[in-house]
Amino acid sequence: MSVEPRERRDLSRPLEELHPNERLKHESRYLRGTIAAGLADPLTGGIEERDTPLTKFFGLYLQDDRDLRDERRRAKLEPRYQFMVRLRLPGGVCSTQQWLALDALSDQNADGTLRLTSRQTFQFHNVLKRHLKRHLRGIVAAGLDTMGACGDGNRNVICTANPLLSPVHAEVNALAQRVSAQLLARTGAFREIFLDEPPAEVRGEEEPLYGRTYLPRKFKIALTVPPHNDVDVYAHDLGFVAIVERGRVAGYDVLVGGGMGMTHKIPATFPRLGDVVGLCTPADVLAVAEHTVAIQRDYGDRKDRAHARFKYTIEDRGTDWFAEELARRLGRALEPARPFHLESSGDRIGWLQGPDGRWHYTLFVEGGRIEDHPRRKLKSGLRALATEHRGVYALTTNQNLIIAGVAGAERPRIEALLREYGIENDASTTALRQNSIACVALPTCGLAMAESERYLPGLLDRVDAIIAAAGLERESISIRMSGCPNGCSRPYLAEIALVGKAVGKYNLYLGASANGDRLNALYRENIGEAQILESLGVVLHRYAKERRPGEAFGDFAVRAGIVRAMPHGRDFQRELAEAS
Ligand code: SRM
Ligand code: SF4
Repeated sequence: MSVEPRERRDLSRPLEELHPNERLKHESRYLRGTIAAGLADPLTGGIEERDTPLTKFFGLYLQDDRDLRDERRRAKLEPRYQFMVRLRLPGGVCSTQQWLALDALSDQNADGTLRLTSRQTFQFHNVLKRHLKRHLRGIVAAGLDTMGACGDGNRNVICTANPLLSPVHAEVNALAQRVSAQLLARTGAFREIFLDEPPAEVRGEEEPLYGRTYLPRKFKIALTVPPHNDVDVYAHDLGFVAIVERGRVAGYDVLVGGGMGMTHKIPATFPRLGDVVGLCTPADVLAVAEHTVAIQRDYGDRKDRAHARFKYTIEDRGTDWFAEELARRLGRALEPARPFHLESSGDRIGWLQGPDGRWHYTLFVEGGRIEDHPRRKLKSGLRALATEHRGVYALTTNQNLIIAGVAGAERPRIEALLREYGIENDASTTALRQNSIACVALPTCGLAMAESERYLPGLLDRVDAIIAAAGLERESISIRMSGCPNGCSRPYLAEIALVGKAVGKYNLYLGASANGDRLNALYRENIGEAQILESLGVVLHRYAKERRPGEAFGDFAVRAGIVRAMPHGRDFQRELAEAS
């Protein structure tokens, strides 16, 4: 495939008129910067500030333990610097050997836990600078990598979980992996800095797709197999919905311009659902992905990072403009989109049998955190299982894990191990809790305004009491918490969402659809736990009494007038700004 040469619109303006990160990338020699010198500096646990946007391209985030900030400041110590390391794992599948390798690395170099993310991959937290190289080498030795997991490029490409479920799932998963490979940065910086490889001779442009300034901002792609919308396909810069006819993928509907992040009370920022712009053939998916990335490379806003996501390019220029630009680069227009039907964005917890007779067990992992608790030895149990299980582990975008491809004869042994380690799904867990997502937030996330992963389980204990009193234990209502409005748990697509405003304070949103095709709307602003429980008590009891047969909670909240249907995130942000 030949992608149109860079139009270099970003460089048609003087660098000093652009966001400082553009100069930084431009002058970084394809992301090398001074990272190597920073890693070698024994006097600090950190690296130079100017290098931190560069290491993100390699899945590495310099963080500090926020629980220790004040104490260390008082003791006149530098922050407790540590790295978060995120893997690229397109389609979310790892072999059991790879799981064992990551499990061991988390003990050797990180905080002893593995974190399953809302984009179907792993994060390690608390990796000290002195352990960083050996940690990354361990990841590479396991046949995995961290390229593009963060930074201004294409991120982990996600797709409907579990390629072993059916031939269609396998095909879509394989495509997700090819899209990811196609859009990888080509710089040799990672291999030189972290693997100590000598610089390779480069002929021509080192980054044929991205050029020296990469993308204006992160770019996210998802593929989904209806009727499941576990990936939240409307939340992505670029989405592909498989159109399955007579058991095979006939094509993909293409969605552009979705995204979640916003800033409280800044109406120019808003969550946005992707727009369906047409249908492409399976053979065209790679080209559509690459050209779309190139369009954003050329037209995305490089002055204002708060306006630099592709959703704003689409919002400002329109989908007709995009369709024409894509057709020009692709050499043909997309075909008219075909209808599709999405049912749910949650995971199917528990055992499921595929058409080939194999079994798949979706294990609910609260907050995506793999660690041992006194009675629930999740990390040890999954380690033991990995030594015996002959299939794979498949990560879901709801932070859960599928023990995938279990032969009928193997199932009793898997069940025995799940019981032995106390990690089988608990029948008493409410469907609401099983349909929850919490972002990481404190203490590692530098942007968190409030708790999320550490707080949601306890809050849900109290919400579960309301759920039980209302008789809603088996209603799979989605609830998501984010520690700030950036929306890493995709909260604006949850039937109930809590978005952090300050320590102990959240905005409560209600009314998204259960299948992820409608945003929610603000219901209560800046409230603490008592008001959260009071508000949820009222609306959940009303739902239990007044709902129509089969009506989902989010739909009820809109029909009953508890919140207004919010067709566009821009509108709810504007309304809020006008109201305040
Ligand atoms: Fe996210 C930034 C964690 C999925 C929107 N996200 C961050 C950082 C790196 C904080 C930072 O920039 O300093 C967080 C690291 C916390 C930590 O300590 O680990 C972080 N994001 C996460 C994860 C781990 C949440 C989780 O608990 O699972 C998810 C990792 C995904 C992955 O594996 O790649 C994660 N982040 C998302 C999603 C959901 C998705 O992609 O499907 C979103 C909303 C979708 C979107 O991008 O629009 C999301 N994260 C953001 C944003 C807001 C972007 C924006 O357009 O405004 C930021 C902040 C930023 O980019 O400036 C952010
Ligand atoms: Fe951090 Fe905010 Fe993302 Fe939560 S939503 S992980 S607090 S950036």
